[in-house]
Parts: sequence; C-alpha cells; structure tokens
Amino acid sequence: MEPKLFSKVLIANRGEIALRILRACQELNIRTVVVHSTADSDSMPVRLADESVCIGPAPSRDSYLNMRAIMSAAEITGADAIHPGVGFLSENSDFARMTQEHSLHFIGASPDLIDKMGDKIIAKVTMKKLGVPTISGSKGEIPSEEEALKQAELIGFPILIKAASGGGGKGMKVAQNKEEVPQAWRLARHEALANFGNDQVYMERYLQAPRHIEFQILADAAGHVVCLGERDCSIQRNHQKIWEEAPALLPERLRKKMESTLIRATQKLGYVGVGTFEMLLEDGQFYFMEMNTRLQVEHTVTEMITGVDLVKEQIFAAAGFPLTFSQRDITLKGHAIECRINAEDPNTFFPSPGLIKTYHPSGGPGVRVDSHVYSGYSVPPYYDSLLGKLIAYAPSREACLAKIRRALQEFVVEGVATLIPLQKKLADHPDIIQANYDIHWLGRHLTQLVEEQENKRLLA
Ligand code: MV4
Repeated sequence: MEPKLFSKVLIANRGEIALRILRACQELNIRTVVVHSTADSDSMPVRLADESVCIGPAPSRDSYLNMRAIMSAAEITGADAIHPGVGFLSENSDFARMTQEHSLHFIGASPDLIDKMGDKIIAKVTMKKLGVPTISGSKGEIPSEEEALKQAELIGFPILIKAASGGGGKGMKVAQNKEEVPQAWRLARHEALANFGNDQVYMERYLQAPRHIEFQILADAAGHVVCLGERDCSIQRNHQKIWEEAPALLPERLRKKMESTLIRATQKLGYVGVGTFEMLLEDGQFYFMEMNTRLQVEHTVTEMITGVDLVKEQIFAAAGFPLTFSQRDITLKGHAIECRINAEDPNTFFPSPGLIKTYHPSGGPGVRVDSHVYSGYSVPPYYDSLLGKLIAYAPSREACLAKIRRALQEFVVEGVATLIPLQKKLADHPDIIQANYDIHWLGRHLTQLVEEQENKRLLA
C-alpha cells in the first residue's frame, strides 16, 4: 500500500520543541493539535496551532505526562499521529504502545526498541553483539558486594558503577581503589532504586577525560539507514548540555568507520526514524554509551551542516515513506554551534522564571533562533528553563565562533536572567577556541568563568 502522509498531528510537548514540530507540520500541510497545561495557555505553539486542548494543571505529571488525557485529546480532535517531542513521554514505551493501540501513529521509535535501549545493560549487550565498541566491564548486573569486588579487580581501577535504568548520570559512582568499591556499589544501588525503582547496577572501566560525541541516525521502514554525522556535546553541567557543535573535530577515517559501524547496527536493530548513538571518545577510541530513541534538542546543528530537516524526515519515516536520499548524498558542510539560552542565573544556574519584558533575538546571515519566547511572555516555574536555542552556521569553525559571538552580543532578554553572559565567556575562551575540551571542562572552569563575570558586574 502507498504510504499516506498524516493529515493531523498532535504535539504532546511544549516550549521551543513544540514550536519546532509545529513549523515542520505546517510546511508539510499537516494540521496540528497542541496539548497544553493551564500554565501554557498563552504560549506561542498554542497560539499558532490549528487546534489546542488543555489537558490539565501545571505540574507535568497532571498534564504533559498524563497519557490518558493526551490520548483523549487525540481522539476528540481526530489526530492520526502523535509527536512526543523531547523529554516527557518521548521515550515512554507504555505511551508508544497506547498510541498504537488507539490506531494512532507514534512519531518515534517502536515500543520494543524503546524498552531495549531503556535498559542500559540490555542496550550494551545488544550493541556489543552488533559490533559497536563498548567499554570493558561486567557481563551484566552486579548483584552482590563480593561480585562488585571481583569484577573491579578484573576490570582495573578506576571503575564506574552505573544504574541499569540510568541515564543522565543518576546512580553513577566511581571507585578509585578496592576500598571504595563496597560503598560505591551500595550508593549506586540505593540511588538507582530511589530514582528509577530498579536497583540493578553494572560496572565499567572509568574513562577519565572523554569527549561526548553523538552520531545522528535516520532510518526508514524499508531498512535504509543514513548517518548524518556527529555532534560534540561535551560542554555540559550536571548532565545538562549547554553548548553543542557539529561536526566534532574527528579524523575523516575515524568518522567513516564509526558511521559504517553504526549504520550496520541500526539496520540490524530494525530501527525506524531518528535516533542518536551517544558515544564517548578517548585516546582516539569510540565507546558506546547509550542510544536515544528520540529527536534531540541539539538536532539543529546537524540540520545546519547537512541541510536535512530532521523533524520532517522523522514524520516521513513514521508515515512509512522511504528515504529520498542515500549516504552518498550526505556531505557535512561547514560548522554549526548551538548555545542553549536557559532562563537561569549565569553564576548559580538557579532557575529564573518570570515576565520577559524585552525579547530581541539575534538575526542576520547564518543565524538561527529556535524559541517560543516573545516580549510579554511569562516563563512558568514548572518546567525546564530552556527559553530557546541560538545557532550559528558558517563555512569554518573559526567563522562560526565569530558569528556566535556577534549573535550573542545582539541577543536581548530583559526581565529574567539567562545564560547569555556565560555563553559569551565560552565563545571567548582559548580552550573553546582551540576545541580543547572534554566532558569535565565546564565543571573545572566554572568558578573562573563565574568570578570573571561577577568582577565585571561589580566594576560596571
Ligand atoms: C561514563 C563515563 C566515564 N566512563 N562511562 C554520564 C551519563 C551516562 N549517560 C553515562 N555517563 C558517563 N559514563 C564510563 N565508563 C563518564 C560519563 C559522564 C559523562 C558522559 C557524557 C557527558 C557528560 C558526562 C559527565 C559525567 C560523566
């Protein structure tokens, strides 16, 4: 049967990503329904959607995580597909299943693959079988302190204990020597149980200064897979990414090898849609960390250097259309940098909700702003603090840095504190300019970056 594009998509998300998905739908002539909480009634995606449905009060669990309310909204409005966006229900297999049971399309991974990649032990075993390099470690779960000590000696120190249901760094504990193993094992299990309701943990050799590099995959239902290069997302704080770049500075041979490995793995998985392989790179070696079975916030930098609209492609793939291009058609051209503009104090990272009195986004050639914000918008205190993303695109990394600096100067947000002052510091820092950073760089430099800002403020 010929695939047919959706006629109406329900967007089960909020903020800048809801707007991004809405824009893709509008360009494809797909009608849109945006569901929202009472706190988001005046939001830009709600205003721009063809229809909107209020699904509950402000707390996420009562609205954006309320599967039944969202499903009812889909039925009432006659949507034929649901886009879960990022976060919220985007990697919830129960929601994906429920969507399918209601004869709706889920614009995301299959429930079975969400489950498989949600269990980090199963994900790692699966990837290893598929030829993706993994970090040496325990075979599976570590059920006892004795086993923890035994495995640690086999792996060699330092070791890292991770939660099977983890991600985002919760339930991770390092042990430098065997004396630290029992406590690390106990704490990791305790945190894992408290955060995920599953106390299973596993163990790996601890990589001390890796870069976080993630590869973007796109697959259709016929088994065609392309890799759209990679992003360096090493600049993060408490596992919250702040600054992302594409491409990462990789030797072309290494990139090609990783691409072909991951394309083959994706094919064998039977994966459909957009997905991301999160990898760690240390001493010229890549290691599998996690697979994200969803669109990611930082998809924009990949779009800039490939010219591919990832949200449209995701919709096409979910509707059963074959890819219209192959790997040969993909070239990584130029350089892109994304700065996350969070409503947070740039010194303390404390959330800064409230009324935005002035909003003037940057513009000009090579500048993209993905944001749902407008002058007069009130940032609600209930959700994550992402106001939007500033993306610069230029032929070279050097030109891209100059452009992001210029664009950060232009950006005006008054009424709430934002990360813009910190992003300016990053764009001027010699280590950033030289691309000389790993996942610990921001944590190590934060006091210095913050002090300089504070000094400037005091002198002003
Ligand atoms: C690691 C690692 C070092 N060695 N695994 C962090 C979240 C979770 N996805 C896995 N994480 C890590 N796994 C081994 N064997 C370091 C991290 C890690 C990290 C990874 C990516 C970006 C930021 C990070 C910050 C701290 C630790």
